[in-house]
Amino acid sequence: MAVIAPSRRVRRTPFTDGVEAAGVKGYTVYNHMMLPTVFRSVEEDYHHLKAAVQVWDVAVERQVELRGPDAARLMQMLTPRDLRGMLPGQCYYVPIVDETGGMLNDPVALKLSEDRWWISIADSDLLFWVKALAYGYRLDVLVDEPDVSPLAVQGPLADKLMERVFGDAVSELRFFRFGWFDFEGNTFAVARSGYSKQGGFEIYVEGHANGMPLWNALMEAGKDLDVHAGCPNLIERIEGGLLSYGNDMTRDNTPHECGLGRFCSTQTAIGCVGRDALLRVSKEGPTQQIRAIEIEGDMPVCDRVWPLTSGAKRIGQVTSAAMSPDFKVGVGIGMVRMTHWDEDTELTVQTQDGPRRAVVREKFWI
Ligand code: THG
Repeated sequence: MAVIAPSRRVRRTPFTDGVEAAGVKGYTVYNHMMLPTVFRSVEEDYHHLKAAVQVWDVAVERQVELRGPDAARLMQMLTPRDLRGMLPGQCYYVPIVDETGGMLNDPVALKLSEDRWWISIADSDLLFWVKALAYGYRLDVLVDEPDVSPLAVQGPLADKLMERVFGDAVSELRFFRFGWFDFEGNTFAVARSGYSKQGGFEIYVEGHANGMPLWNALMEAGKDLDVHAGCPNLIERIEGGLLSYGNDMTRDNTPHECGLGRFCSTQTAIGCVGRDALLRVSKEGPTQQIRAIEIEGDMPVCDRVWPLTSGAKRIGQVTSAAMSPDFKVGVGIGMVRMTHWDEDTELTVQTQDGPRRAVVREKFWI
């Protein structure tokens, strides 16, 4: 493939200088910003992520900030997850739905205080929808994208590295909690979260100029831990069943189809704009759902929808797939119709290089 032409519309991040110095080999565009996809090779990055510790430029996880007396009300309008029990210092994975119950995004929400929230978004222009709701409902809330850029530290040695830079207390953070930690005179939110199953943290770096000093400090402090620049790893995130908005699901899908029903409490999510629609569809239950798909044989890059078939019938699609070095099979994420979604159902996946045998699995690999 040719290179992406750089321009103002394809934003650099506060960490791009470090990413380039580390020898990045590929990018995608996510929230109009550069997201690294590979450093050494996707396989090498994968093995290293599972063995050591990586620093990820995930500044593309842009924040939509809600600030003001109506912030909590607006937040609950966006999601069918019941937020009444959420405390400051907590992160929630929240499906965001439109008035039809269609998925608009699947961010992590951070409650900074009753009247201040960050929505750490996946790849869609959620800001416009949130601004329109605030304006249309005449809410007393400011909505914008602050100068905040997440930097992730992921891998089994993440605690060790983070303690060296932020102090021992950082490792006391529980999963999906955040606290405030100092770095060179600035205070950043640090959460135990991240887009991998290897454990780790996300630092919400405020102020573009603070990006490279922190990047450099982490790289310096982790030398003996074999710290490397990394990025969300395609293989590892499929093994872990971490969904990719725009790939594995779109506005055409409900949270229940995406397997995100456990993050919905639609009955009690009073004010959610998609509530009525979701109550209607969830009465019957979804007729298709996300499944782990095991694929046989070699595979091309999954850069398009791969139809899933049973005989001559189309019964779903695979939207993410890769060869797994650890599990020694093709791993995939698919949307499968109810008639064929049971464990061990044998299917065919139509790749651009031809058909491959595929099997529905009960669970993801990690
Ligand atoms: N962290 C932050 N922002 C993000 C992502 C992130 N924005 C974009 C994208 N990732 C949003 N999508 C996801 C998908 C999965 C998870 C988080 C964000 C995730 N899921 C856990 C899981 O499925 O195992 C658990 C969630 C839970 O149990 O509450 O972490 O990664 N800041």
